[in-house]
Amino acid sequence: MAATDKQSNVQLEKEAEDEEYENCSQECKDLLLSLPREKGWGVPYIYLYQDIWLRPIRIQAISTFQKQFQAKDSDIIVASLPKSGTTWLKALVFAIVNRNRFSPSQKNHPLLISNSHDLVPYFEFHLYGKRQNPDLSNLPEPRLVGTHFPFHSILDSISKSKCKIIYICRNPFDNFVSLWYFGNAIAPSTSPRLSWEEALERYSKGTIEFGPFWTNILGYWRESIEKPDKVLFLKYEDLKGDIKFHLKRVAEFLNCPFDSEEEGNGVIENIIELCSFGKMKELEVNKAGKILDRYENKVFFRKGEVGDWVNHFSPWMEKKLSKTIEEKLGGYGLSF
Ligand code: PAP
Repeated sequence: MAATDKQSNVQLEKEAEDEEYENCSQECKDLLLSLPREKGWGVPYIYLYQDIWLRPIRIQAISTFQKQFQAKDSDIIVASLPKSGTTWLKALVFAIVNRNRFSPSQKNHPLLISNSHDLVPYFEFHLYGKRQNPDLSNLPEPRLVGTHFPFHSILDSISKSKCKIIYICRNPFDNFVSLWYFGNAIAPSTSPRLSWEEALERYSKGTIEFGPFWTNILGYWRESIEKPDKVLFLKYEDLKGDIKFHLKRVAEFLNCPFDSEEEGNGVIENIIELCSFGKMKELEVNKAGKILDRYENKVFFRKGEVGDWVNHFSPWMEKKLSKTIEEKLGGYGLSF
């Protein structure tokens, strides 16, 4: 690389870093100085805070969230590691919970005009993603919210309530592929594209946002075993395999099972269709809209398939990730 290119890259990195820090309080900036850090993706650095890797503005978000958020008994939290099927699960949960207000077959259903992330906001982006305190009073009840925060970091805020959590987990191979496409799609144009090799190094080391992936998955997995009424642990692949069966499980878990009349009227099938990958991807809002004026909705819909990883992994990559999965997730009764 020529010296001038190098200089301008350094300058751009510095600007990106300044912008990231500008959105943090002084307390957060002081905290960052004491935390271990690693290279970020689309952001200069991510930091290890409470055993999670986060970029500075998310550390600000988690601190504010932990100080302020207290769950209500009726809250429903959709949790996940990024790129595990959250967009889909949020849509399904919204459609199930609101089916008496909005018939899944009605022409102006909210899911036909809004992206599911706008209907089920994330704690760390929509609600606590800015420095000012969020106004949660206009969230309709039951409040449906999403998060990529691991279980241990939301525990204090939810422990006194009877709120319910639904976690969606995805095979790390496909999760990684989805993350690679997404990470490179949303990274600023000034930031260099991350190679498959470098991305896999970081993924296997755990230094990805909201990771390590095993910490995120295992926290919810353990809780779902200990308290199955509190946490429902779903797998993307299982939903793909038998969506009807799992929709019924979700509705039962949320204490709003489908009755025989609804089953007879095709309500479940209508929800499945409304939230299907093909339907959601082709909606105008998801082709042209943006989330938080920032992320294009279309980047949340790529292939929506199980097993796409075989088209991207070399034998070396497969060996490396298999080893990490075995080391970190083996012995917990979780299989993919
Ligand atoms: P997020 O964490 O940024 O919200 P998330 O929705 O969890 O992303 O993951 C996106 C993945 O779910 C994409 O997978 P892919 O890259 O392998 O294609 C996306 O295509 C997939 N996806 C989005 N909507 C649906 C859907 N309705 N049905 C099935 N898969 C979906």
